[in-house]
Amino acid sequence: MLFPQQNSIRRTQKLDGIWAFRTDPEGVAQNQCWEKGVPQARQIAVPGSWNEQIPDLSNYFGPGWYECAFFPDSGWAEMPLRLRIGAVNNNARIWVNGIFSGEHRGPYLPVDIDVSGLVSFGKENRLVICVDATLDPWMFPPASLVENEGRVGFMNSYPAVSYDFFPYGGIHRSVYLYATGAPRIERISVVTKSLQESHAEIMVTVEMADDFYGTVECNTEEFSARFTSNGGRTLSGTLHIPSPRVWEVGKGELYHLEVRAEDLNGAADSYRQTFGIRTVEVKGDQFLLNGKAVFFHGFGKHEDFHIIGKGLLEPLIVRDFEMLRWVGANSFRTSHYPYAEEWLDYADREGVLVIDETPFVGLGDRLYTDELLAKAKTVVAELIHRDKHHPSVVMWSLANEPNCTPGDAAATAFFKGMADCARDLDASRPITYVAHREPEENEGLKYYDVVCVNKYYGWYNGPGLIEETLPEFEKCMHRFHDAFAKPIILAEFGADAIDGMHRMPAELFTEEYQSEIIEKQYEMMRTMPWCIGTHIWAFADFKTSQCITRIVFNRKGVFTRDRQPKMAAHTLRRLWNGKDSPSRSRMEPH
Ligand code: BDP
Repeated sequence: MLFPQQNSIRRTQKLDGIWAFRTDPEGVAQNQCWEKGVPQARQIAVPGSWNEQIPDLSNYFGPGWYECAFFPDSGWAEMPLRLRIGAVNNNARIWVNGIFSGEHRGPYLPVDIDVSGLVSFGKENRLVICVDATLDPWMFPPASLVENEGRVGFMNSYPAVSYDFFPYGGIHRSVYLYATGAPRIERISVVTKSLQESHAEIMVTVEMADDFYGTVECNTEEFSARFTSNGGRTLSGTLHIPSPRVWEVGKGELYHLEVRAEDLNGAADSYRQTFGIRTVEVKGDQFLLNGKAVFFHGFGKHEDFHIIGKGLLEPLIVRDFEMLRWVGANSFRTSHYPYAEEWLDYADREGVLVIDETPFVGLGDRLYTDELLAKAKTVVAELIHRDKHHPSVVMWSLANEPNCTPGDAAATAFFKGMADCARDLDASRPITYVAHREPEENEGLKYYDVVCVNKYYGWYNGPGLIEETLPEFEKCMHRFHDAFAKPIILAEFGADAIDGMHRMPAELFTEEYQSEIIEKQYEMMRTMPWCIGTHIWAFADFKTSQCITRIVFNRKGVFTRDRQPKMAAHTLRRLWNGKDSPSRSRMEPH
C-alpha cells in the first residue's frame, strides 16, 4: 500500500478540513442510519483528536461519527479509486454514499480501501467514517479497563490505560481519495545488497495488486532496468550502481526510482519511490551504518501537541527536526507506535536515524495466546510494509517494556514469533525490543539483535540520588550485557522537570536536576564499549492520563510541549555539539 501520489497517471484529492461530527455514546447510530448522513452534527477538524478540540469530549472514548462531502474529478471516472486515511484511533468503519465500504482495526497505521464503483461523478458524494476510540484491553496498545479485566491503569491513572500517554480519539492523519492506474502497483521495496565506494548492488521488488502480464520499468537519473512478468504478481531484479551517492547520518542522499508498470494492452500505472543507498548491520557489539560504527544520540518522542492532540501537524515536524539538529541529535525512536509517514520522509531527507516501533506498549503480563500473536503479526506486517523503503528506518522495535520471564513459555514464544515474523518480512534490518526491569525478565531478547533498556535511576529508583545510584545503575547495565552479549542502547532515562522550576542544589522536578541526571548518566554510559546509544526520555513534554505523579503532562521533555528548550537541552547541545541553522536537509520539489 503506497502513499497516495500525484504523477503522470495517479491522482489525489485531500479531504482534510472541517467535517461534521457526532459522538454516539449510546450506540444508536446504526439504528438511526447515520451512515447515510450524521444528524445534528457539530463541527470538527480533520486531522486532529476530538479530546483537545472540544472541551466536553476531553474524556470521551467511544464511537465518533464523521461526515464530509466531496466532489471527485470526472477525469477519474475510469480509474480505480481508493480511500486512504493515514490513521484513526482506534478502529474505523467507512461508508461511501451510504454503502459500507471497508474497515480497519487498530490505531497508528493506515486505512486503505477500494472505493471504485461506489463514487459518483459529476455530483457530490458523502463519506461517513465511524471512529471507535473505545478503550479496549485487547487491542494494541491495550487499554486496561478496571471493569473488564480487574487491572488498574498505569499508576492508577484516569483514564485507566496501561501506558503513559493520552488515549486520544479521532481521525489523526490526512484523508485522501486517490486514483491509480490499472494494473495497480501495490508495493515497491528497494534494498541495498552490497555497497562499495565504486559500486552498489540494490535489489528492487515491485509487487502488483493482481496477476500481471507485462513489463515494469525502473528509472532513476543514473540507471534503469526492465522486468517482465507472465502472470505473477512480484517482479524483482538486482541493479548495479556505479559510484553510489550514499545515505548517511546528517546527509540524506536520496534517489528517486520512477516505476512504470505496463500490461500487454498498454494500460499502465506509475509510482515515484524515494530510496537511499545504505547498509545497516549489527556486528559484535557494534551497530554499523555503511560499515562504520554509529552511536545513537537522541530521544524517545511522541506525536503530541496542543489542540491537535495526536493529529498530524506539519509545522510541528519541521520544528522538531530543527530542534533535533540544534541540540545535536542524530536519531529518535517512534515511541510507542508508528508515526505518520511524513516524519519518516523528513528523517530520510535530513539523514536522521529512526528506530521504528510497533504499538505494543503496556503489554505487561498479557496472556500471550496464539490468537494475540496472530493479531500482533498482522500489525508487524502492516508496519514493515508501510515503512520498509525508508532509509532512515534502521531498526524495528517490536515492543516497549513487556514482561517475558523464562518460566513463561507463552511469552517467550510470542516474542520469538514476532522476531521471526519481522525477519521474514525484512531481512535487511536488525530488530530489538525495549526492556525494563532485569535481564531475567526479558528472556525474549535472546531472539533480537540489539538490547534496548529503559532505566530511571535517580528518579523512580532512588529519587533525589543521582551520584549515589550511578554504581547500581552501572552494574545493572553490565548484567544486561553479560546476559545477552549484544550491543545495548539506553533507550529511556531522565527526570521530570517543570520549566521555570529552579533549585540549588538540584532537586526533583527542577531544570537543574533533569540537566544533571542526563549529563551524569550519559557520561557513565559512554564509558561502556558495548553501549551503542543513549536516548533521553523524552524529546518534549506530552499529555498523558491524569495521575498524581503527572502534573498535567509528563514533564520529562528536554523541550517543553511547545518546543522551547529547558536547561537540559542546552546541556545536551554542549555534549552533542549541536549546530545552528541553516538547515542541512534538501528538498526536491514535489
Ligand atoms: C517508561 C515508559 C514511558 C513512560 C516513562 C515515564 O516506557 O512510556 O512515559 O516510563 O515514566 O517506563 O516517564
